[in-house]
Amino acid sequence: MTRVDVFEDIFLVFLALGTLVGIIVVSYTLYNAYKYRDTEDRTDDKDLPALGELPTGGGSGKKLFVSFILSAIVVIALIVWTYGMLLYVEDGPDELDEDAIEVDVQGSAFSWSYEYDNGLEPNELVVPADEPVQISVTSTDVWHTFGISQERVKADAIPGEHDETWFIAEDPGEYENAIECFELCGAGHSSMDDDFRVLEDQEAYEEWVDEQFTLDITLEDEDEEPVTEGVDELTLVHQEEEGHEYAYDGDEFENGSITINEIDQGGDYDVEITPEGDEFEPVEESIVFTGPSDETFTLESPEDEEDDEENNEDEGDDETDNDEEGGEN
Ligand SMILES: [Cu+2]
Repeated sequence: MTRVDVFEDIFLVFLALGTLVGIIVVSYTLYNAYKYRDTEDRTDDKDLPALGELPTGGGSGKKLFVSFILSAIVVIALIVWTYGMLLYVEDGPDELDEDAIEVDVQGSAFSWSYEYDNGLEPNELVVPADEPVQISVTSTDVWHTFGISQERVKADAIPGEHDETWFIAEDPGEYENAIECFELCGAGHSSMDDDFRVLEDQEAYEEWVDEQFTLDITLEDEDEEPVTEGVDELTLVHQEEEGHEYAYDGDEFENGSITINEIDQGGDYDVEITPEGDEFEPVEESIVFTGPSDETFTLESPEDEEDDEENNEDEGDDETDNDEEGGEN
C-alpha cells in the first residue's frame, strides 16, 4: 500500500461516514419537523406542562442513550483505524528495510541534491515504479521542507537533522517541477523545485543506473594527441569502500580511450596510470565519479618532467623555509 492509497482511503472513509451521518441527522430532523408541524386541527392538550413545570412521562431517555452509544462507536472506531493507518505511514511497508532504494536528499538555498546509496548523484530524482524508496532529508543552511505532492511526501530539511520518510511511486512518467520546497526559505524559495522521474519498472531503473555509471577515459600526450602505446595499466580504486578496484590493460584502450561500464559504486576514486617503457611518466590522480563522466588524463614525457622538477625545486626551497618557521613540522 502506498502513501497515496492510505490518504485516499482515509479521505473516502471520512467522506462516506460524514455523508451517512449527515443524511441520517438531516432526514430525522426533517421527519420530526414534518411530524410535529403546526396543523389546523390542533386541539388543546391537557397533558402539556405549564410554564415552569417539568414535563413527565417522557420515557427513559432511550433514544438519547442509543444515539450517544452509536456516535461513540463511530468516533472511536474512526480514531483507532486512522491512527493505525498513520502508524503505517510513519513506519513504512515491511519491505522498506530489505530492498528499498535509499536516497539522501539535501536542501540548500535554493536547490536540492540527491545521493543514492550506490554513490550516484544525479540532478533529478529518478525511481522505479512500485518499489519502496527510503529518503533521508537534511539541509546545509536554513530550514527547508522537501515535498512531492503527488506521492504525499513531505519531510523537514533541517541542518544537522535527518528526517526519514518513504514512498512508493505508482505511475511511471516524467513530472516537471514535481519536487518542491514547502518551507518559506528565502528569495529563491518559489523556484526551489526539481523534476521527478518514475521509470517503468525495476529493470528500467537498473538500466538507468548502468547508464549513470559510464566512465569514459581518454589518455592524451602533451600535444593533445591520443596515446595509443606506452601504457601498461590503468587502475581505479575507490577511496572509501573496499572491493571496488578495477584495472585495465593498455591494450584495452582504443585510440587512447576506454568506456568503463562495470563500476557500480560511485564516489571518489584514485586513478593510477602505469606507463610501459620510458615514454611517459606515471600518473596519480583522483576523480569524483557520481554520474556519467568523461575524464582526460595527460601523460607527460620524462624530459618535460625534468623541467617541472626544476620548477619544483624552487617551490621546494620555499617549503623548507616554511618548515623552519613552523618548528618541528
Ligand atoms: Cu527551501
